[in-house]
Amino acid sequence: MQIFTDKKIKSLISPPPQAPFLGRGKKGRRKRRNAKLYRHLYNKKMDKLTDIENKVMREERLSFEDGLRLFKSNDLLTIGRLANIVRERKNGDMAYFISNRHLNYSNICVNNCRFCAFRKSKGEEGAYSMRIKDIEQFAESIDSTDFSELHVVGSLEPDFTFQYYIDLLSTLSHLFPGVHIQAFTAVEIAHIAKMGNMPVKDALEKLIDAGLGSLPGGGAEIFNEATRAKICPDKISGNEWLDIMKTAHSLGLKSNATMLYGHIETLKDRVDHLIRLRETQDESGGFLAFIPLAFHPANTEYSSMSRTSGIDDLKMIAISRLMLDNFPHIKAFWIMIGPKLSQISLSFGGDDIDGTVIEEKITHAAGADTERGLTRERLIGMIREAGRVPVERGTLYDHIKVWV
Ligand code: V47
Repeated sequence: MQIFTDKKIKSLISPPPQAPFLGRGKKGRRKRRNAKLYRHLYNKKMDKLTDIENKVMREERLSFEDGLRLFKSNDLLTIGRLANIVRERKNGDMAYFISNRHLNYSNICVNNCRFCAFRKSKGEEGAYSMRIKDIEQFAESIDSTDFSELHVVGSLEPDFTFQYYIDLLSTLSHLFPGVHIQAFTAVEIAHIAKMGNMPVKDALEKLIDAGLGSLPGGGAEIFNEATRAKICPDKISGNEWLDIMKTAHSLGLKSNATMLYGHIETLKDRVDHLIRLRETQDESGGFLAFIPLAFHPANTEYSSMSRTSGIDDLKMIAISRLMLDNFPHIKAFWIMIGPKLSQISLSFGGDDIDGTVIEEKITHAAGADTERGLTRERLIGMIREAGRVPVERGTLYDHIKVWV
């Protein structure tokens, strides 16, 4: 058996030819085996990410082509190591979590996104929309001292007026003084402004006055026009989503950003999405965290698809960290990828695992098998076990408590 030394590999300057026929018998088999190994070593050599590593070390911005090569590379450990360098440069050893609660005020939606298992049509079994009295009842049923953030997301409800959203915010801010209300994706903001027959900027100003603290990152899905038209044909475009975020940032509102991956999108779509977010952040600077959302196919029009793999989830977190050099935080949402992978993500570019959540509905409608919430103690334990310092944060990444 021939040994391929480093010197030999280095000497390869062009791809090894695919030998059409290498002979029969023992000799032929050996030649074929060697040729296969030769090709494997060549491909591995070509997979080297040394130039990207040099850019990361020099703190240089990665290009579209770099992003694509990272996604195509199988060198997960190098990608993770590089992302970890950036993660530690930005956030040291800290890993964030938040004590929060989700509130999904309705699921009746005029949009019909093919990836969504949460939405219902009016009158369909399981359809609901919470009136203000239901919101008050919800408030009475929970311990208001237990969380610092309410994450409020719903649907594009055709029957809710602009005033409903104002009342929703003022009720929540009255009943939960001191709690930060992170509410309404950019898609909902477009709908709310339409219901109020006013420009997005005016709608946002009124919502801020009623208690809106920041915007969550949902609804971004995939910005690429062709893919977006297939997965969510009725939704506002990617550029509209970005414009709403820019407007929000110009008013001093902070927001998050997401990307839904693992459905029909291409690797180019993923890189394009990240670069559009990076360009927007260059302009407006208001994004706090990026959260890659792993697609869950159950009960959706793509139910025959498989869930994302652990390798893809880790690569997604790490490459986001490398591409989004102007985003302070990358969140590995434990609900979507599971607590175990969220822990590992803390060494692959992630610095946040989200929070206690109680209780998540959107991903669970699509077959998530994670718990619907976790205790603060469990989150702290997960972070410590991963060798990081747990920091309980507020929505805007203010430090509530460092668990040293
Ligand atoms: O916009 C819908 C996604 C989002 C599915 O800002 C799905 O901190 C997976 O945006 N499989 C809502 N994902 C959730 C969201 C979010 C979650 C946690 C934190 C933050 C934040 C934001 O969920 C939707 C959509 O992109 N989604 N269906 C599905 N089947």
